[in-house]
Amino acid sequence: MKRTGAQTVWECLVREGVKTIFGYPGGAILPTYDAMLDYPIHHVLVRHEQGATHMADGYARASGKVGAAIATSGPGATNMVTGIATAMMDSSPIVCITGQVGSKAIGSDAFQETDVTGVTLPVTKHNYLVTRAEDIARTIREAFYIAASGRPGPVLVDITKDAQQSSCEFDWEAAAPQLPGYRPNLRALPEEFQKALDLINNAKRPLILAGHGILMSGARKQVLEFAERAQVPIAMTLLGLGAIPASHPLNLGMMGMHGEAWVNNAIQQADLLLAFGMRFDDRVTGNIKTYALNAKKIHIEIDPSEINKNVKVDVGIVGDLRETLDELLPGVKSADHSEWIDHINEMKGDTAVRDIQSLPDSGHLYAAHVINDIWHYTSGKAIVVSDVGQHQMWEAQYYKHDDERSLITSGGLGTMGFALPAAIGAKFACPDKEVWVVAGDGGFQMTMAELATIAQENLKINIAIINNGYLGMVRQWQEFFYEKRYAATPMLSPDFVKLADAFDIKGVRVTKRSEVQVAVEEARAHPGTVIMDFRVEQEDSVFPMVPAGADLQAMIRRPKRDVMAETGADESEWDLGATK
Ligand SMILES: Cc1ncc(C[n+]2csc(CCOP(=O)(O)OP(=O)(O)O)c2C)c(N)n1
Repeated sequence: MKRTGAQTVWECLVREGVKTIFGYPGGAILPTYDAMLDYPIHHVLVRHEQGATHMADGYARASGKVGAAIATSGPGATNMVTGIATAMMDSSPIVCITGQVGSKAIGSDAFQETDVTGVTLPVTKHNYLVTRAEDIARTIREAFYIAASGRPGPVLVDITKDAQQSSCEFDWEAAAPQLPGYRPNLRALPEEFQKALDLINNAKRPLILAGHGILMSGARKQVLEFAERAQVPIAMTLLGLGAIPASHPLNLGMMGMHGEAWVNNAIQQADLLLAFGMRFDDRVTGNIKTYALNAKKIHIEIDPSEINKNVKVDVGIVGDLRETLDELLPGVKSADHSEWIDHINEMKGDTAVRDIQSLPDSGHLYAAHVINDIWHYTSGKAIVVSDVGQHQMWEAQYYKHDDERSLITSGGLGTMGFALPAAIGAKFACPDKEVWVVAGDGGFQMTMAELATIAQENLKINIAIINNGYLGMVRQWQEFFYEKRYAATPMLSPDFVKLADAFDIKGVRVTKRSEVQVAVEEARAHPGTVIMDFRVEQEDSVFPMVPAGADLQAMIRRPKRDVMAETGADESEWDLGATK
């Protein structure tokens, strides 16, 4: 049957299972918007195209399905770039459709013309410029296949206006993807398996480094079976949080720059690291030259280019983590590593006394209190979408994620402004789940226009702004490494409660620790979206901290008392560069 290119776009999206698309119209995509009205796909009108991409990304991360976004040419398409790069860095499968000027006008600097395939080339898994209606169906099918298969990622399809307007036969079957050069499911060599098993079965101090790949391949069961049988403790990357229940006895917690001290120390002392679906990001390794020198390393990863990229490994196994573990598991022997596990537990040592929550209530409200209460009163069952900065790290430390896909955050690119729109996407993916945003006052202001989208779509999202009056994480670096010269980090914010009111959303302000519980419970009980403005300590810092590029064990620890409650030489207790 004949279809216009514009109709073909929707025919394909419907067949690909798209129920919701996030976008913003304009001239070059108008034929496709016009055709949209005849198809059963819910279009969410965003307030900025960056928001559309983060929403598609949040949708993908919460659901495990491909997220979809649509925008016009030129500024519409370039506004998408940050969201596309965010999805790329975190391997999130999204398909972005953009309108392009007419094919004859390409290259003429026509109105709203941008070479968006050129612009997005380094930040997409793949991208296409389509100039003929005949190519639309095949291209969209390929785009969905590429986005979701192998190591997932964003794919952009740029379609000229004339391709949208002209007609051709629509044949779904004939448009099936044929990509002979694309081999997303490589398999490991059997010798590698044997080498890996020898290392695993002989290790004395093994450690699993659990990454995002566990979530993406659905390998929780296999990883737990492995860990329990061989008694291997598990350290988590930021994006791996939730892949293994936080409450599991072998789960040690987060590694890296703001990871737990005992986790980083354990990595440095391990004799075998099992990197499962993670990529040795510099935030995880610290100084690569001194990283885990005592350990043999096995890396299981779907993307061959990740193996030996940052850290040289002894065994590299390319493949889907779940399938690979299924093959590996029969050879993994039961083991007892209780001495090693006891040793790690001992290393927890004085951590509790340094925890801000164990310090006496000095009347100060700390972000840790807020996050801990959100965790407690949601019974750890919410999807939390965090932004980027100090609050993101406190969220990772204090919200104990037991469930898969319950933490959505921009790990690789570290995109401020991600949380609010990504939470909207997550809410569409999981309408029955409680969705929380945890954002800083700075990042929230980057995309707060999406509050209008929330209001227009009548969504229920709980928004916790951790308001410290600063671009907190940058202020922390200035405090530690730039002699407290707070260049451009004090930040004026609007009155967030009044802002909420402008969108007909409930707003509350919290300044005391005793008010947190009430606010969290009220927000949960309220049927609509609530913005909570938590006025927390302005100059609190995230501890521990491995300074950028420092050895992983060289952590700055929190002093054993409340720095805000006292004056004087607090910093002398910071153990700068301490190696314990
Ligand atoms: C788009 C973007 N611009 C700049 C940065 C650099 N950056 C990282 S954290 C941070 C401060 C975040 O401040 P805020 O949102 O208030 O959160 P807080 O750290 O105070 O919790 C900045 C500016 C970034 N990550 N993303």
